[in-house]
Amino acid sequence: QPARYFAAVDLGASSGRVVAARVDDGGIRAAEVHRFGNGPVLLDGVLCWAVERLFEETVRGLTIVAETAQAEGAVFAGIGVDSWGVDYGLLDLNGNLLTGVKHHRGADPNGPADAEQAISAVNAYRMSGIPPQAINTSYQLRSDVRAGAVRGGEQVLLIPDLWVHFLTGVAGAERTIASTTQLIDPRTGDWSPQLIEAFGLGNFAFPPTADSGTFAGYTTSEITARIGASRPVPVYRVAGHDTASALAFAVPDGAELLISSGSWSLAGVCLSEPLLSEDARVAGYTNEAGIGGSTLLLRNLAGMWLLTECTRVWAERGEAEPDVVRLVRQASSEPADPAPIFDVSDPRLLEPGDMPARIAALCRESGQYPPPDVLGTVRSIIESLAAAYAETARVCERLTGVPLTSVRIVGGGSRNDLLCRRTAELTGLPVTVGPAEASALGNLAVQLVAAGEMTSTSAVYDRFELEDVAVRMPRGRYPAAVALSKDGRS
Ligand code: LFR
Repeated sequence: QPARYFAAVDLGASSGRVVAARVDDGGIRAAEVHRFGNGPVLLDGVLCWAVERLFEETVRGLTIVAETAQAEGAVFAGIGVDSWGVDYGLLDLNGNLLTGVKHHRGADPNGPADAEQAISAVNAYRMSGIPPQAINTSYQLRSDVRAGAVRGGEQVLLIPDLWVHFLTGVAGAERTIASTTQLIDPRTGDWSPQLIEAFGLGNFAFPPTADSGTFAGYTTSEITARIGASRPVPVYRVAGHDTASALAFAVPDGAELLISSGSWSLAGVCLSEPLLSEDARVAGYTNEAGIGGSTLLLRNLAGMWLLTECTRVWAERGEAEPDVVRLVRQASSEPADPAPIFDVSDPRLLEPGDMPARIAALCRESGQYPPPDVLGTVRSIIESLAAAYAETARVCERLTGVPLTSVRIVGGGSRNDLLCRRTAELTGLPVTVGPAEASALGNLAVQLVAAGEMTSTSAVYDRFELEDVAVRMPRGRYPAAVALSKDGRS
């Protein structure tokens, strides 16, 4: 049997990549074949995604996979796409994409307050399991309606589903990504007509839902030709939400604190059922869909975005090199003066802008001295993220009644040594770190199971660990902390 190649297209908010896995009798080997930058762009004064360019980059990456497969006499056996949540493209009645795919960092902060009349946050949570965050698709679509941007009948496709549509011509709504809209009933995993009605979105068309790990369609003849594949390539719906892909290994027992640490930090637990209690709502936890019908009970916290945005501002002003990794390393070797802690989920940190000044203001507001300089700010960010993770651990235990036994940090933030160490110290739990490219790996894992190559996603993780790709995906362990006071601060 010839070797098989699978391609994971993993679109992150600050970079995208195509990772290829080669499967043969000798096992599985994966490598990143293409990486490209991503970020918000301004279109007519609106914060958007550069969709055309991102798709071009995707095609470039798939072309490399097709070429490699061809050269080795292997089969190009699958493509899967995952991305950040909540954002969407609108297709008109002819199936054409309306221009201006909005970026959630430009979402109207008053969206939830404006919708309160139409549907209270309490009811919306009971029905969706999702708290009222301005970035939710529900509020973004409402503002499209208000702006008169819709004529009626436009089809809503979240980013991974939009990509699958570009690749195959087939429209669908994969359940993990659909759950980020706040329009899905978490008990059924299907669109909720009541929520769609209540949010005033009855004029949109929502495509049929589909489970992750299902076949979506073959690449169209146009795409097959563009990527230079010798025949149409099967496209699978993976866990379309990058967070669900990153946590595709999770066991739904609520006993491990899961942290997907990228531009955003998603921290919480994997459960077998949604948890729609009033307590969970007040604490601001989302019930997003994980793979296999599991629930990811997560808190949406700021993440590495705070560091990248500060670094951008410092570099612009000539105050620091535009090198986040170096800044973190320098900050880690500083003598550990207590750094001020601010609330990383403060909505004022959402938009691009003068992040160092905003952080200083948040510290002052809570009666602390702001960080004195660049490295102090870096420490303050990391300390505040670790403190937020530790707080999340305590809240999860309270909400679920299940004691946590460990922490796992995946995603880019798992490379941040100081963050991982401080998380271990502040939670008092052993922390397992990595993989850093967790979303791409989860994407591949779901495809390999769907294609019958492997029997479970966790088996895929175990196999990958043995391979050379582990070099790119560092793993490590941080022991639980010693001597913690009750409030988690040492
Ligand atoms: C992480 C993520 C989060 C989502 C945020 C915005 O990349 O997907 O889960 O809340 O991006 O879409």
